[in-house]
Amino acid sequence: MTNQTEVLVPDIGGFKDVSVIDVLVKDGQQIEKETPLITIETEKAAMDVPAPVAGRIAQVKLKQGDKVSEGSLILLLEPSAAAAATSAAASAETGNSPATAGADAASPTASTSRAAPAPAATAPPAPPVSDAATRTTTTSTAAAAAAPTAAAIDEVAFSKAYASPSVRKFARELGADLGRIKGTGVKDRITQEDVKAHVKGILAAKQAPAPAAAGGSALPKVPVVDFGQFGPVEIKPLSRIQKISGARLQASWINLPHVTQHEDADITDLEVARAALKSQASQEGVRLTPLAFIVKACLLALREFPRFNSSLDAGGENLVLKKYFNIGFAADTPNGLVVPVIANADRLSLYEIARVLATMSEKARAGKLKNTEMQGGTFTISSLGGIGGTAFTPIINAPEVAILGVSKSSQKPVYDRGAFLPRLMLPLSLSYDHRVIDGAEAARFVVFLAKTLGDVKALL
Ligand code: CAO
Repeated sequence: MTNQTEVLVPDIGGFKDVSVIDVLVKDGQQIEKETPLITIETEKAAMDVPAPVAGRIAQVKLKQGDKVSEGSLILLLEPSAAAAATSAAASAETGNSPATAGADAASPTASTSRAAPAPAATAPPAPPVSDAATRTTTTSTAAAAAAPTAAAIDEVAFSKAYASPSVRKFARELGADLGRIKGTGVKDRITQEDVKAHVKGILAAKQAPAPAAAGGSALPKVPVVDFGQFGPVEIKPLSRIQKISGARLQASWINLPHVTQHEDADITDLEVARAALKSQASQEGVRLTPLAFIVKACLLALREFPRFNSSLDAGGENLVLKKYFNIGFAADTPNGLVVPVIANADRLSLYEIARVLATMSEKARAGKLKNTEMQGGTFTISSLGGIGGTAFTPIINAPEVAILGVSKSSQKPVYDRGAFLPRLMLPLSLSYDHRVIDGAEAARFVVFLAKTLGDVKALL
């Protein structure tokens, strides 16, 4: 015949008809001594009632919501052989009555047990499993090593969280911060399942694919929408160039703190000079657009402000100031955006720059640029002047530190010595990496650039 022991609610400090808010074990379960059996809630606190001895649970006699007092039957236990022998010996030695052994006035210790029918299994004193005792429990090394959360636990929030001692202990072992967990139990109490779900969530987030941009932190996802439910759609794959440039633009946008500085350059005189040169240029097979002048002006500005012709090194500790001037220019092609690079542009004349601009644009549109013709840029210009618009915020072609956006020039009234004069104004938009360039330096750069474009003699 199997020996069964009644496990009873111990002295709970005189509280009566206390609610059972959680039953933590089930029939047939093998348990160790001090395994939490039930969680009860007095007016003061929630507390666990631990097992007095190890064994197998024959039958749980309580359910969530029951009311208990000292001596209420929790469950029938078949003590393990070792537990039965130990408790029998302890009982013979001390003569402790099962009902009082280890009882603590303020909190339940081990639940008491009563032999049913024999032999009696006495409960040896167990350390109090009070809330405070659990709170000071330190996480074991193994648990700390396996802890899913690198973030430190907010002790104040942890102690205020509404959870039973066993759940607190469980959370400690996993390194989970109770203060961050929303309870789903009775009166929003945090259950063991809530802790598990929280930890699983963290692990799942850690295993999620890294964001496209190296160095960026995990980004919140854009919602996935089934567009077809709102109307007809057509799926068109991105071109290879769009995929490559899209990832690079996103990497730059995420990793570089962008600021854009705007300025208008007075190019009235420049346009007069360009018109005068145009026919001669076309006789030489050169299509002279404002962009060639802008490249020239940028080269002068880059010499004056060398930080704009630099990059941060990989560690972000040093600035690499480049002594060569390779100017990239954004080109709009049927397959997407590409950036051909005019190598050593500072060694070229205005006409030579115009010629290279034209030939590289042609090659870009025909998809015939070599990789080497898109590498090594030190500063980029993105001109939308042939299309329109008044200003925009270009994205830096990282690891460069600045990019000049150019919009369409237009006649504007400019106040000069008592009168408004019609002047051809060219909008400039300089985006810069604020880690490398200060706002004042960027403003000086665009002011210098505008002044240079206004003084066409310096560009010829
Ligand atoms: N204001 C007014 N007119 C301008 C101008 C400006 N800022 N810039 C160019 N124009 C005029 C040109 O003079 C030309 O007119 P004419 O033939 O009468 O002289 C006309 O606009 C067309 O110029 P263009 O665009 O063919 O030539 P370009 O040298 O100015 O530019 C290129 C070459 C390759 C930069 C350009 O064709 C291009 O692709 N631009 C788009 C760049 C882009 O997509 N940037 C966005 C990148 S993502 O942020």
